Amino acid sequence: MQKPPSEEAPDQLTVTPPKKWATGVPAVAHALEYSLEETSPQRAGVTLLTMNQVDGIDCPGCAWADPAPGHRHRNEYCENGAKHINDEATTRRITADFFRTHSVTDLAQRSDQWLNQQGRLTEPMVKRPGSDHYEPISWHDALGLFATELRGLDSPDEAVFYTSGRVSNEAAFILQLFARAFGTNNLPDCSNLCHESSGFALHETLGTGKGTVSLEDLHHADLIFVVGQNPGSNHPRQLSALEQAKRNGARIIAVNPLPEAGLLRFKNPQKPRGVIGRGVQIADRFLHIKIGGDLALFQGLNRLLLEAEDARPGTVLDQDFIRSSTAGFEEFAQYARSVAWEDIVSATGLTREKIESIRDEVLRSDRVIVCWAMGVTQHKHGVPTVREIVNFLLLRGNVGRAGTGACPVRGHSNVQGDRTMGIWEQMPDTFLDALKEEFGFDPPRAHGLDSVNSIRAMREGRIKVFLGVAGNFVRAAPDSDVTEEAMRRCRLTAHISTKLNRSHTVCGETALILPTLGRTEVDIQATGEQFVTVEDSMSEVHLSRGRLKPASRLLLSEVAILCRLADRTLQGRPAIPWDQFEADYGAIRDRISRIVVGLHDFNRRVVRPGGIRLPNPVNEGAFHTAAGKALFTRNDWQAPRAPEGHLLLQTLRSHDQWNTVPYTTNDRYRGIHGSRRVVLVNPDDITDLGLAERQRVDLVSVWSDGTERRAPGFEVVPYPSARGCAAAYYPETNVLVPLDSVADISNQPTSKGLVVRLEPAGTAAGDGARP
Ligand SMILES: Nc1nc2c(c(=O)[nH]1)N[C@H]1C(S)=C(S)[C@@H](COP(=O)(O)OP(=O)(O)OC[C@H]3O[C@@H](n4cnc5c(=O)[nH]c(N)nc54)[C@H](O)[C@@H]3O)O[C@H]1N2
Ligand SMILES: Nc1nc2c(c(=O)[nH]1)N[C@H]1C(S)=C(S)[C@@H](COP(=O)(O)OP(=O)(O)OC[C@H]3O[C@@H](n4cnc5c(=O)[nH]c(N)nc54)[C@H](O)[C@@H]3O)O[C@H]1N2
Ligand code: SF4
Ligand SMILES: [Mo]
Repeated sequence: MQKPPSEEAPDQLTVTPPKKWATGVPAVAHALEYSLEETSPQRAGVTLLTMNQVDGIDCPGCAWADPAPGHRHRNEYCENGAKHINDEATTRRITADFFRTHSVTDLAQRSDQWLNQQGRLTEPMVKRPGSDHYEPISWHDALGLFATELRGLDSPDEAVFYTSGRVSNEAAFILQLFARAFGTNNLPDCSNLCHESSGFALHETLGTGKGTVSLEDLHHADLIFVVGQNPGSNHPRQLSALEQAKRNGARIIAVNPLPEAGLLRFKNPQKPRGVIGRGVQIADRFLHIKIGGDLALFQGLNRLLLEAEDARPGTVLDQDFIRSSTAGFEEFAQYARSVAWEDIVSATGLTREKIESIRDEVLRSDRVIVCWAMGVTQHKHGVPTVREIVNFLLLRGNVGRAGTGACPVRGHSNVQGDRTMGIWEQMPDTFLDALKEEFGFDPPRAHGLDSVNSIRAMREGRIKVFLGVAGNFVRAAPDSDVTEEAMRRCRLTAHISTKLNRSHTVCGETALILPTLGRTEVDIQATGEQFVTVEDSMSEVHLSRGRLKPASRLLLSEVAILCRLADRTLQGRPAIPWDQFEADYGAIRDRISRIVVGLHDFNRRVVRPGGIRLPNPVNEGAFHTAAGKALFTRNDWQAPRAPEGHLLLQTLRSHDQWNTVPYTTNDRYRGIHGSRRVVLVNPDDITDLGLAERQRVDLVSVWSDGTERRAPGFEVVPYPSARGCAAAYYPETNVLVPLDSVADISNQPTSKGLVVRLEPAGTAAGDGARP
């Protein structure tokens, strides 16, 4: 067993020039090095060679899709997938002794990285009222205590059940079934913090919350936009798909305030030419856009396309498609024509000529795809930005045809599947009706609480019980101090987790740690070995089968924990066979197959190589919108603006972290080593603000209600970020995001585009870096 570090290493920043290419030999070497630090060569071998293979372990990293069976490489994973899987397969263990040594107060002082490095959780623990230590508790007592708290609530709506997209379809289905049978729709999830803006915009305009693109489509597009995403670190195998598209003749336009390494050049580690050569240039065009400028960019492009059609009628727009399949064109067009160029130029930081040259690329392309992620959704105007992207696609009929479409690139490996399974506080009546029909109880109809509203309700004392499944809510959520205070007001906080994180240290009066099997581990239940299923970003549903010996004999699977909790809480009302579900996940899938459209005959079809592709109505020419047609929308906007002396800040991921969990303090592609408390700023802004390279500053965000929030002790690093735009890592900067700073319509926190000031450190009272 590897020993975890007992003390934290002090930060020691070194900076090297940002890399101009991503993923090659150093990437693979780095993955192995990290894997072997965490686990044994045998375990690393098992995880890596079965990862993303038919009947193997689905990568617990991002939601990127696997190539079709027969087209998979023997090593069908990326550097970061290898890190994520071996972070779970680690041989380090946390035992009861650990919690005897470390009080909750002590653990709350530790960094996210240190907590994660302590290893896998191995037995259920409880922190009782008034105590500062977790102590062991049996499963029977832990679940009994939990059920008693739930049964004692005045209303089921005093509980919330948070999940991340790490959980399987089966566990997600059981969780939402339990919550609804208990009587609440309070099912906040990480999607509320992630692609919620995409979901709302796509639902409204295309009648589906999901992307419309398959890997095949990407391979055969003529033009692909990659907007507001950093695939080199966050969806590395997307680069293989983009490389393939380029070999088939596609051109790629990257839109980003940062020249991310993976967007520039890619060396494919799975191909000899990738390892040795210079790699493939990914982006043919790079638009160095200002933070929050994407709506203006697409509106500008749309205006140019409308004008091109005026000049050469019948040659630019897909008039037949617009006439037969869309609504709202006139109002959209009228508005788009009226947008002033000076506003577009000032919001994007791009010249009109540059945007015109992109229009020409579009005019040369018959099949266009737009991919996007957090750089688009995590803004106040995230929903209208996605709607404007849809306008752009609709104008030339770039949806529903091969090689075209909308591609929101999802984060967590099963975040899309969880939604399909009913994890959403606003599931439509059709789904709730099907639940009623299948299980014979009346699910609550009133919408539940999403993530931001859960925090508001906890802060007001309206929530007494919080359950977190497979996430780290207090670090993922905005306004860290407010969120932590809100959590501490709960009577019971409980987490079903594989590894220790800060959410376990921010306790309600009573707190439970319910340790669980990870996806890498063999899952044996009463009827034998089980597998689970997941859905990727391209709506492919496939199975995942664990291979490793569980980290401890005391672990239960997520399904088992949730089924037992449901059974103990509901006591037969309504009558749901939780014990059968725990014994045989196939019995859960049978129920799912009768509720979820497209998953009929689930058990039989999902074991076929490659699994099931869920149908997307858009690709069958159907738009399930209110109008029964695809909808053009009019999107008014105001460019986010930083007043004099301020910058727009985005909070983002380094190359070496999984969401709230940093693996190391390095961000190799960006040339940052040894510290995460850095703020990346354009050198001209550093000069204009009267700051110096490597100066220590506090980041101070200013919010419209006059309040300010401070993240102390960051080093200023000159970086080729767009003018006026800075970047710093999440979750250290979540403290800066006001709880009320949310996207219009989707209520998603604005993790990008915060207005901040950089104050020389030590000028405010009460300074001191916090983990
Ligand atoms: N290794 C690793 N992989 C991951 C994750 C991880 O933490 N680590 N997390 C997973 C999850 S849950 C998610 S949601 C995805 C996230 O994947 P990404 O969306 O790539 O994640 P971020 O690090 O937030 O990066 C946002 C990107 O958008 C750019 N950007 C910021 N603001 C703007 C803007 O206003 N306009 C434009 N055009 N660009 C902008 C940033 O410069 C950056 O390149 O990754 C998934 N994959
Ligand atoms: N400022 C800012 N905030 C953000 C973002 C941002 O870009 N900027 N991004 C947002 C986004 S896109 C997302 S998705 C959220 C992510 O937020 P979350 O999904 O809540 O956070 P994670 O860091 O993925 O959760 C990590 C924990 O999951 C648990 N875990 C891992 N694997 C398993 C498993 O198999 N089973 C169980 N039961 N537990 C497991 C481990 O205990 C681990 O500590 O953060 C959001 N917050
Ligand atoms: S691209 Fe995503 S799903 Fe694929 S191996 Fe890498 S982290 Fe895993
Ligand atoms: Mo995400």
